[in-house]
Parts: sequence; C-alpha cells; structure tokens
Amino acid sequence: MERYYQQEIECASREEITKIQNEKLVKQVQHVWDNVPYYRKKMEEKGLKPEDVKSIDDLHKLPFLSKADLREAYPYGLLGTDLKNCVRIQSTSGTTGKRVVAFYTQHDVDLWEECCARAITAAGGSNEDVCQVSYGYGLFTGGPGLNGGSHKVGCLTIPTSSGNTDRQIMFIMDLSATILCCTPSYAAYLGERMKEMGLGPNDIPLKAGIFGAEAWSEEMRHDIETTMGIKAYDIYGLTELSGPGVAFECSAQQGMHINEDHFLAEIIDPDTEEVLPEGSQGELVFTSLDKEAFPLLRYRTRDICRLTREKCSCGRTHVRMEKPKGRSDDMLIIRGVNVFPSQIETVLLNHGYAANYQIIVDRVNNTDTLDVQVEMTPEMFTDSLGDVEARQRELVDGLKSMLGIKAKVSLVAPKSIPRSEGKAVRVIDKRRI
Ligand code: DLL
Repeated sequence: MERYYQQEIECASREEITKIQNEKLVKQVQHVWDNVPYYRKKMEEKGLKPEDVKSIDDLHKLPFLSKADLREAYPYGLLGTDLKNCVRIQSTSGTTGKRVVAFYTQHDVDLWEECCARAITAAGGSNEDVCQVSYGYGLFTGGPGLNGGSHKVGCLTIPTSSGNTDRQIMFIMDLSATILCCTPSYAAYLGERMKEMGLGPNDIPLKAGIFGAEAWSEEMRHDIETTMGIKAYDIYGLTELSGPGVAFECSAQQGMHINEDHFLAEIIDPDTEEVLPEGSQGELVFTSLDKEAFPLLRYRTRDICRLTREKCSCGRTHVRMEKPKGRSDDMLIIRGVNVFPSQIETVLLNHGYAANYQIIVDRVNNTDTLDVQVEMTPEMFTDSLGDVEARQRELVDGLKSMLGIKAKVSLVAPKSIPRSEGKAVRVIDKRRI
C-alpha cells in the first residue's frame, strides 16, 4: 500500500495546487521586492512591479537568476530576511569558483525536512523503520536533510555520515537498518564491500535505499537493487533551493515528483531562455514559493531533463521530472559532439561492468581525445589477453553507436579506480588545465 507523509497536499487536485501556487507566488514576489534589493533591481531593469505578477501565468515575465548571480551576490546579497531570523547555513562543495551559501530560517528548515519526510515515506518508511543516513553531514545538505526527514517520519535514525565503510556495514547488520540514504556511487561501493564480506541480498536487512545528489543510470539502479536486495529510490535537490527533497521517487519509479507546493518548475531552452512546452527536454528552472531566507525566483539549475504531468499510479498528483541526464556544465563537447557521462555509464553497465569508471578527456594536436577507463570484474581479470582485447573492441563499438564518436577504451584491473564515499568524480578534463 502506498504511504504518504502529507496525503492532502501530495494528492491534491490540479485546481488546488494551482490555487496554492498562485497565492504563494504573488506573496513571494512581493517579499523579494521588499527584501532583496539585488533582485528588485533586476525586476526594475525589466520595468516590472510586483503587481505585474498576478498568477503563475505571469511567471515568464520575471528575470532569471543564475549561479553567476549567486556568486556576485555572495554572501548576503540574496538574503530575504534579517540575519537574526536565520538559524542555519548550508553550502555547496564549490569545486568551481566561490561556494554558494544558502540561509535558512526555522520555517525553511521545517519545510525542507518535510520534503525529505515525504521522500522517506514514499520509499515505504514509517516509525517502524531504522534509517541509516550515510550522506555527508556538515555543510553538504545530504546528511542534515535526510536526518531531519527521518526524525519527522519517526524512524530510528542512524547518523553515520559518509565514510568508514566497514563500520557502516556493521551498523546496518547489527541494528537491522531497513532504509539506507547515501549517494548511488557510495551505495554501489557498500554493496561491493558487502559481497566481499560474503553478505548476499537475503542476509542484508535493508529494504529500501534513497539515493541521489548525482546522476545515475537505470542500469546502476538495477545493480544496486540486486546486490543488496532492496528497492532503490531516486531523490533530487540542490543547496540553492534547500537540499535533497525538491523531488523524489515513489513506488512507480517513473520519474520524481516535484514538491510543487514549494517549488515551481519550468523547462527552458538553455540557449534562448525560451520556456518549452511540457515533455520537451531542456534546462530545469525553479522558483521557491515560500522560502523566507533564501527565496530564489526562476533559478537556472543547469540540470537537463523533462517534465511530465501524466497521471502516476501512486496517486500523487505533483508533476514528475525524469532523472536528470546530467548538468549542462557536465556535458562534454568532444570533437563538436555533445557527450553526457551518463550515456557512457549506460553502455558500460549494459556490457556487464560495474559503475567503476573514469572518463579522461584531453586535446592532442588540436584534436579532442576521449579515453574511457573501466575496471574489469574479477572474473574478466583472469581472461587471456585476446579476450581482453575483444572486450575492449566490443566497448569501443558500443560507445560509437551511443555517442557517434570513437573513444579509446582501457580495461583496468579490479579496484584500481578510486571509490567514492560522496559524489563520484567521473570526468577528468585535462583540456581546461
Ligand atoms: O546534491 C542535494 C542532494 C543531497 C540531493 C542528497 C539528493 C540527495 P548540491 O550539492 O547543491 O545538492 O548539488 C546539486 O546535484 O543541481 C544536480 O546536478 C545534482 N543532483 C542532485 N540530485 C540528483 C539526482 C545536492 N537525483 C546538484 N540525479 C543538482 C541527478 C542530481 N543529479
């Protein structure tokens, strides 16, 4: 039986949802106009006043915000309330440029944790469950978000944070954890380690996993599910909007329901910024409808995906987003061809490899090179050299038909590619160095 954390809102009719969104948007635009001079200036530049936005039909009139705006306004420029009303910050890992610092009032924290509670409940969680949170705790939103959601649901929460893999497994086994929350790459690593320890799917007490924070393929989902004997649910979010729980998967596993009473989603063409019709692939843009401290309007996520409003068998009515294919800034342009790491992952896993791979891009004599290094499984490792060469050729062909370009494939020894306890680093692009 499907469980809901807040059934009334999660299964509300379209009319009810639109009414809530209209009311919240009008209020939010006024709030931002009154309290965020940075955005007010952007509205003024477009000749806009708050009264020009009467409903969600007027959303398109509002200016966009991008990561560049967040950097420019760092640290307080987009703050929507007095600092004395804020109780928390979280921050992105900031691999490129300045970190993003997001602020929260207590209301914002509650709203965020409620979204995570919806996700845990959709994965079958209740106060009977033991939920191990193996996302990093600290500035990263994964640990704190799922921790708060787990408390709200009433699960016994094990706040292991990431790392110390054998201790993670000890807690799962000794305290009979039923729900595991971590990145999909860490889940795959935990599964690999459990297998080595002789633990099969029937020995492992887990029943569900809530995995997100990075792109992962359906093939990887299948591998994790069979290794651990669980159902693996996707969860999406970003620090700028709160953290995990902006969208989450239900039992149907056909895309993630966006918490539309808090986050209004649009898909735009990333080049022209034109809003695209439902079902088109493009960049996901979000407006936070009721956050107080860090209220972003029309924030460009750079995540590429599609939205659908088709009826979902779980009974939830909120719009669904497909698994993001990757970020527009993760997309590699190799010899003029757009390549997403997730496409490469699909080919590798379809050929029987695990998701232990690295993509190395370089430029030699003015030509881009694409080198895919993938670990052999222990069984393959005993193959003869001729077999290994045949396997490499098979992968080169598979990649050619998926990507349309030729890649070099190097099969490497098991365990030679570093494992990740958080978000995996899949791409090394030497061209930018
Ligand atoms: O990754 C929040 C999060 C924590 C989500 C735990 C889910 C679970 P950031 O570090 O700010 O926040 O990174 C946000 O990660 O724009 C996407 O590109 C990517 N991302 C997040 N979830 C998914 C997912 C957290 N399920 C960025 N699938 C986003 C694909 C995802 N990409």
